[in-house]
Amino acid sequence: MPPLVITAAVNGAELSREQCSVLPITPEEIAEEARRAREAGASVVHVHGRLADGTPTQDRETYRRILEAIRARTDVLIQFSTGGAVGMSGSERIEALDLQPDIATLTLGSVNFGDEIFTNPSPLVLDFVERFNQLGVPAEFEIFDAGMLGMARFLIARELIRVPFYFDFVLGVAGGMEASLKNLLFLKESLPLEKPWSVAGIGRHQLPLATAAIIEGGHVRVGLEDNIYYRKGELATGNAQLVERVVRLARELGRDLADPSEARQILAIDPTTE
Ligand code: KMH
Ligand code: ZN
Repeated sequence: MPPLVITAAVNGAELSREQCSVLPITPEEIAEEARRAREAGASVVHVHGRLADGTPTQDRETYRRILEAIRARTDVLIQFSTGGAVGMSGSERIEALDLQPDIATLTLGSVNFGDEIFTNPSPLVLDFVERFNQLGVPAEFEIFDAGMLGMARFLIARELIRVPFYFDFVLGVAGGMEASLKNLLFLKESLPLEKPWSVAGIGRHQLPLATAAIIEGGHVRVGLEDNIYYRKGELATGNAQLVERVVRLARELGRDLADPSEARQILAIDPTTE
């Protein structure tokens, strides 16, 4: 099995300081959290922009500051969100992509998201794909439900996606695909191409699905965006604590850990390789 790529989803768009006192908000806080996650064993960080008061933003200048602050501190691969927060427009969500992050997320369809809808109709997905192609930014396809693999199959069959890509299954969002082992294996076996995949289990599903991914040859996303608890009733002290636990599990289960340059190879996201 390839060395394990751990992605730390350090802040998300929906979480507040009231819910999680250690949530990083400013570019400096996000970068410090990225450095700690890297030191703990993560090779990729998934970041969302926030204004100083915590409001989610996809503002280009905010992402530029995040990118620079992280790159000044650590070699971790930087993955921008193009999902942003529910209710944001497509143009708003994609405006920072030309900053050339190492990777950016690309969700392949709409999904109920708690009481709201994370809106990704096909025309918007195709617009995003075109923008990724123009800029040559590698994509992490975010799969919240099985139907989104149909869109991946379509993009591949029509040769519409011309940048490197791999898959991330986000399981356990209220309204999305449930976070069961059966669903994870079904998605893995339904991939349209042999590509790397990772899993992000939401809330209490983070740990069991991370363990399953380690065993099944996948990769793991953990972090406060998806889960603020270390265990039932005990808040996590930060992203690094969640990463450290996956590192321990990987060691016990015989998976080596990827550093950022290995992660680039394993995920095949070197823009020059495709
Ligand atoms: N905040 C969610 C609505 C992504 O980062 O690309 C979408 C999300 C996915 O977090
Ligand atoms: Zn996100």
